[in-house]
Amino acid sequence: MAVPRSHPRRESLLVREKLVRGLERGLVAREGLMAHGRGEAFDYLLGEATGRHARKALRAAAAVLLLAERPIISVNGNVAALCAAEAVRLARAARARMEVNTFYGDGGRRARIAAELERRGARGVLGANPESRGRLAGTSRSRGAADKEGILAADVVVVPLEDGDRTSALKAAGKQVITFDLNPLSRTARTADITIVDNITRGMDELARLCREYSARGAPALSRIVRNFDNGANLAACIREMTAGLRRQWIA
Ligand code: PTJ
Repeated sequence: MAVPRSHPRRESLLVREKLVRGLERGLVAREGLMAHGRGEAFDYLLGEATGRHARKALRAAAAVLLLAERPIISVNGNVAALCAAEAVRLARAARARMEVNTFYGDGGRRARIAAELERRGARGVLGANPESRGRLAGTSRSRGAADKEGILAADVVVVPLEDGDRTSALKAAGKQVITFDLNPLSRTARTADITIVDNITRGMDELARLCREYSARGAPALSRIVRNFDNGANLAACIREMTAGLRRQWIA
């Protein structure tokens, strides 16, 4: 559908179109459309802008990624449809590998997502080769598959828009978890080490930019940024940011 230039919600409609095209191309799970709707509602409360507390989480995430030894960026259907090129830029800036890892299992879809990332410039994308598949302890066979060379071997995992059980399994496996989740109340948001409460359509590229900006900094300076970050406190601040925005616009 053509979105008129004058439409007041043009940006949001264009993002929806990207997801629908992703569904038609066999990248996105049908459930991905509903997951996006939930995210949109929280983005509305944020004023559809990257807030101060999301920026703080983005800085901490960049520092953790640059300090990591084996970082990995996990890509699902929604991420591939909404920001494949930006995720590839992040992998490059953070010297991380990429793994296609989907919640709703389907080998064909994983292969299409890997091809999409490669089309955007990624090399050696993991997750589509059945021989390299292992399983995250504490998850079911269908939900816990992960690549032995990728997520299973990583110390830091970026898992945007992730399911709560899988995030808990990653933590139990000793990984540092960075997520993007517009819902600050979700289990993933509360379980991850760093939750970026921002739309991935804005935040992914900003994270790549920060990794490039911080790449010349030494480990002590990066570690200071990480030490000054508290995920629970930051989530509480994001919730206050949303409620303050609501009061300003609608209640006061
Ligand atoms: O491609 P698959 O099979 O891996 O499936 C992907 C989805 C997203 C369907 C799957 O991982 C899923 O069901 O996720 P959940 O459990 O619904 O969690 C997704 C979270 O991401 C929710 O808390 C949403 O609020 C949030 N979210 C949705 N869209 C965005 C978002 N957060 C940031 N940016 C978005 N664009």
